[in-house]
Amino acid sequence: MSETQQSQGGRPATPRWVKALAVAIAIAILVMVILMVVTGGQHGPGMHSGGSGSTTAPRSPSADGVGSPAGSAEASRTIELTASDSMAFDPASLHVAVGEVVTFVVTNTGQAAHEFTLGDEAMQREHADAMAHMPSDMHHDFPNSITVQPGHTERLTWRFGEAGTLEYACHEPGHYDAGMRGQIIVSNPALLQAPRS
Ligand SMILES: [Cu+2]
Repeated sequence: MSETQQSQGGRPATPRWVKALAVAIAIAILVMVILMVVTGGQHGPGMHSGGSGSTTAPRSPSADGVGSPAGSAEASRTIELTASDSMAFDPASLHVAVGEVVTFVVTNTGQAAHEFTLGDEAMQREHADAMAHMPSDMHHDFPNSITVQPGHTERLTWRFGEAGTLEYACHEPGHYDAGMRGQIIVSNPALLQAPRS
């Protein structure tokens, strides 16, 4: 109440408690700055050493393991497949060797467009997401995928990476969910021969 009376009187005298508060805040800020400077030197390196790296980049090692696109001249083998409107690839499963370069020759025997997308589960999901957010008339260009129009034959050459199980799949709307996918077993030929002897 006294403050309002003073300010109406023309010369607003700063109340004493305001000055005291200002001084207290200034001291508090000063103390905080000093504390930050003193403790910052101790916290900084400790926080950096454990943190970044392992958790944030699961993508690149996985991509190396799956392999990469290659030139058709590098291929040591050709595998022919058909894609049909019964939402199936023939054959529905394949075996390749670690590091092998294979050209896939995919013929669409149906009336609808189909695609052949190669990759692990994560890459298939990624591709499905990309397809879902793309206008249907826009033709995509992914290094691990080919679209095959009805009656056409397209080629995709891939250099396989580490041993594991990959998929080839069609992400035309609804096709993947209808079961249009196959399995690629990537294995080490040396390990395959071992049990025979
Ligand atoms: Cu399809």
